[in-house]
Amino acid sequence: MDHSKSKNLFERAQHHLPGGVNSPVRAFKSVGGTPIFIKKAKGAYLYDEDGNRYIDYINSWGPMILGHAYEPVVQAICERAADSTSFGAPTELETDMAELIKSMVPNVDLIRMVSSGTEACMSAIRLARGYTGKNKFIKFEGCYHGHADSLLVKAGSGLATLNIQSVPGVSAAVAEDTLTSPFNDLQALQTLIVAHPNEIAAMIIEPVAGNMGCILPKPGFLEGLRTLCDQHKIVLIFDEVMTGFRLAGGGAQQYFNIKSDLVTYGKIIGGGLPVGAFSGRKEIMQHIAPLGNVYQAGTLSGNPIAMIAGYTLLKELKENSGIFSKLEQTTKKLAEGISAVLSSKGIDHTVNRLGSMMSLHFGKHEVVDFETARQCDMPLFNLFFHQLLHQGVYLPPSAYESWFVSTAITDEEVEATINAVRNFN
Ligand code: HOZ
Repeated sequence: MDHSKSKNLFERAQHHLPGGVNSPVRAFKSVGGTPIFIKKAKGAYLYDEDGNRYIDYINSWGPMILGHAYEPVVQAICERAADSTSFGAPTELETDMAELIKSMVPNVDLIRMVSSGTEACMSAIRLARGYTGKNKFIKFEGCYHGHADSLLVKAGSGLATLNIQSVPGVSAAVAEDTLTSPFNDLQALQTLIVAHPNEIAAMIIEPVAGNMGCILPKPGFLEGLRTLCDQHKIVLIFDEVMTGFRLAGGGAQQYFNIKSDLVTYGKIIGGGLPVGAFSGRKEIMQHIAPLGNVYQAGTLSGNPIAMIAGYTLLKELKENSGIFSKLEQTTKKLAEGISAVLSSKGIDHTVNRLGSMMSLHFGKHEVVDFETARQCDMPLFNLFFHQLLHQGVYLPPSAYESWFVSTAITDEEVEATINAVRNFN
């Protein structure tokens, strides 16, 4: 497979962009080699600048649930853009969008639109602090909630990929208010909470972690979080940037039948455009300005192009709930197929999967948290990544990221992917 144009473009990009990219994971730094430069995508496939085609298991890190360049979304964006791209003033569409989200998601009275998942999580933490009058919050090791200062502590995603343990620029004073606990360990969490009486405002978690690979909550873990938060008056925040509108119409809250106090969303609610949101019960959300004094703002918040793209996608998901079981079936077939081939080759591995999120880890042990994810055979993953890439299968360029399946991926693409794994050596 020829990648010469990508190589030239990467060379040129490095003169102008730090590391040649605008977000670290896509630089291929841990898997090695040159990142491929994408020209376009349609349905299940990405096309690079050299004319190569790849089955896409990143799907823009989640939002392309119905595949790339989904016709109704593209059309809605084009039509709306003709009426201008930003106003910095209210539009009817923002209320339509909020009504649609509320009709799908449990436990939400009010929603604030923002422009990214980072903003959503950062603002939700601020709101929880303003609401409770407490300063500290708990995050789980290996979870990633965007790049706000206080959230970059023991974070997954690019920080794990690049092995960045502490981030220069995040002051000790800020990091001090971030407490961390291992994912899937209720005992450790309880000990941490008890050690900080009346100090903890919030607990934020990816209900299915997607930034240290895909890590499933053990039975009872999320229920335990809810109980501890109720007992200690802690605001429970579900970061549903990945799971929202992907596991189910109502996200992880619906899938696990657990109510969080606040929910954050990201790119999915913009159909791939830059959007985020945080939402919850009125009792908490009414503290946001202009209703309350917890300040948060943005000119591009509720941007009309992002709103119409997200609205069109979410409406489709609401009206066709069979989409979620279809996604699940496809991903199950993929996960089982890959696992069977690797087992037949005697390669120790674990495939974690829930709904249409999955990840592959090399090693003998189960992968249930950040520590066990870190113990996996990364050089083997890197080899696997490149061998699949060269056969036209585009996986996340890091074992610390989840794979995302779209409805555009059919049995044909699943079979082609499993075939590529058969050739792995
Ligand atoms: N942090 C993103 C995945 N969890 C990667 C974003 C990107 O590099 O585009």
